Amino acid sequence: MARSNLASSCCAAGLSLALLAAPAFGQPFVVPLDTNLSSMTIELCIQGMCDWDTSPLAGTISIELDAANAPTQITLHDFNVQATQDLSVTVDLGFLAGRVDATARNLSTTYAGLNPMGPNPINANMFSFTDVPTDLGGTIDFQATNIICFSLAAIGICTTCPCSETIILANQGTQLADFSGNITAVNGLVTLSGQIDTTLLFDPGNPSFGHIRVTGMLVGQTQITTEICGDANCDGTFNGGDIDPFFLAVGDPAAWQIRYPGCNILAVADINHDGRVNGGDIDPFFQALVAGECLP
Ligand SMILES: [Ca+2]
Ligand SMILES: [Ca+2]
Repeated sequence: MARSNLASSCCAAGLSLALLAAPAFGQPFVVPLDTNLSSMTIELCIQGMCDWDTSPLAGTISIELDAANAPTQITLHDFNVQATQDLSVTVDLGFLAGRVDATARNLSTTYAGLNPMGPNPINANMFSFTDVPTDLGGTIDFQATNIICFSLAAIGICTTCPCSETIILANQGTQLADFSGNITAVNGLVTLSGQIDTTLLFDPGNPSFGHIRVTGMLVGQTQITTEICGDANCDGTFNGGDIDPFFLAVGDPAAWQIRYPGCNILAVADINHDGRVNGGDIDPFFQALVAGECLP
């Protein structure tokens, strides 16, 4: 679990990458999250006693895969998710020790890296990123009483007792989160289920005193196109294996289409982008093969 310090708020605000809405294989693409299946959970623990609340979650995540079928690598580009409801938690340690009541509003988690992370391996459909720079957003209003309040005052979180404070999560600075889960891609149909986990410690010198943990469960699916210019056998990669299929596309488009059903001949074999697949594409094809990609 990545841990950060709640008491010391620093100013290391990162820039979130703009979402790249390019639904094509070989580029970052956006997975819209299913609000019915995705959730945001806040957990408050004080001296070993915990309470949690959960809300539906909305947002997107932007990733990149190395293949449209059975990918082996994932790159994380961006995420931006929000709880759709307020979340309330209470930890009651009894009359003398006191209690904490907290309500989180507009709780959000966004990627704060300046660059993409990865590529990281996908093994048996599972992936994992650690120390993901993450900005939390929203506020936590909380009240604390009795001994808990004095303990929080001692570390600078409460100013009076009983206390009523608002934690502005954006002021906590960039946190390091863990992000892991499952991903599959079958013919460009990408299904992702992952968890982003951020923990703020009340007192880093005494982690067992308590924490606030924000967990986003991200579930979404999207269809990306698998057609790459030059990828004449439509396997998601443009390489020497495409030479024979390319000549089949030029010489016998009907036979090519039967061999590669569902693949758009213009998308993969019209190398000079003139709207036709013919001999005029042959030289550009080999130039593109050397270059590794088609010219615009
Ligand atoms: Ca290919
Ligand atoms: Ca052409």
